Amino acid sequence: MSGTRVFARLLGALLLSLCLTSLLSAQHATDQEPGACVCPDGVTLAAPAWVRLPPPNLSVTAAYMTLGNSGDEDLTVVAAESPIAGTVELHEHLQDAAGVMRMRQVASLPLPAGGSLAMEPGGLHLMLIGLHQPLADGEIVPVTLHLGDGRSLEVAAEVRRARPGRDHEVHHHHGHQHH
Ligand SMILES: [Cu+2]
Repeated sequence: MSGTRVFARLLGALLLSLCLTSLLSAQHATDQEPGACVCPDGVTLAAPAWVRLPPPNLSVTAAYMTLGNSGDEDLTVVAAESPIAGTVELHEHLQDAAGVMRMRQVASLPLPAGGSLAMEPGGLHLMLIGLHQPLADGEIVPVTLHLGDGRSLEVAAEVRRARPGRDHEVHHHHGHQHH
């Protein structure tokens, strides 16, 4: 083996170990307990994030959480993503003229200074569309939210059924063939 090739191999091994080190040292919300958040300054997870366990064969579900903003600046959530879904949309619920609750995609969700942003059944939520594989009750999935100011946060969301008595099942009409 020539000196150049040995050097190339050593360099490759060095780069690989650097990559692995940075991967291992990166903070991931899913390394922590459910409800954990890798949140930027001033942003808190005021109520744990959770993902509704979808019925079998349905590849769409919703994620909920409440964020707090202890800073002086109004913030917005402008996008979200999760490795478990092809697309994550920001949704709101609206009552149409016939009194039927419908979901609609919105461009951003407000997180006012000193206030909070509640994402909960029947209200604002994240829509996880195109689930890559079935979810299991109790599974922890990472969800990343991007803020309008360029910062982002990663939360550990627990997959669970709607809480009996607290989260009434919301049967909504939806463009992604709910029910
Ligand atoms: Cu929705």
